[in-house]
Amino acid sequence: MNTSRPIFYSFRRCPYAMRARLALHYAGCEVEHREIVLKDKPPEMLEASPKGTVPVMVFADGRVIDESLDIMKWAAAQNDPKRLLDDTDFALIEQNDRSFKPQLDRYKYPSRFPDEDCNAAQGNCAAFFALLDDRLKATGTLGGLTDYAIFPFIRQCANVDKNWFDALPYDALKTWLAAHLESAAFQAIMTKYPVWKN
Ligand SMILES: N[C@@H](CCC(=O)N[C@@H](CS)C(=O)NCC(=O)O)C(=O)O
Repeated sequence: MNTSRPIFYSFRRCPYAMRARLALHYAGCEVEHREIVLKDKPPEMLEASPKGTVPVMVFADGRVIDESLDIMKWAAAQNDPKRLLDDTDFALIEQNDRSFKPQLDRYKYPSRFPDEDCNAAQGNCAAFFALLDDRLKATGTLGGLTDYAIFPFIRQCANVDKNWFDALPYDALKTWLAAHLESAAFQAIMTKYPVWKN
């Protein structure tokens, strides 16, 4: 084992872990990948980051980065051949994380919100799609690392009900989503790993 590589705790289907893996892949950063299951988090990960979310990076000197956006920024700071960091729209990413993601959760898992009426969630998700579609019409990209940061969440939302998504009038968004799904980068970061055990 090469101990100079940072340890990277990840869960394959987690959109936050996906955005971090996309950035690490883009930057060509080598990590020691440790696949986890959310229901049985390894004590080594919880010791490094007690909040218990993936992704988590642990460096040989003990430093820890346990926010997906910070891992993306770290990766780009190592190597950013297309200068993506400069063009990243952090306000849009914040809108994704703070506004869209809660609506996605309510749309996908309404039973997790028994005290709420989740009927508006699907429409609220579509409103974010409309905004992205508008942005994508001009250039086909959201700019910089923004595509990597947001695409995994749009993928998840589109997959809840493909018929609904396919019937929406957002062609630029659909083209963008399809391109990312078919990209070599996405294939690479969706490699399956056995669950890590010490
Ligand atoms: N703000 C965190 C959010 C990460 C997050 O919520 N990840 C989910 C998986 S998609 C998680 O680990 N949840 C903990 C759990 O389900 O136990 C980040 O950007 O890294």
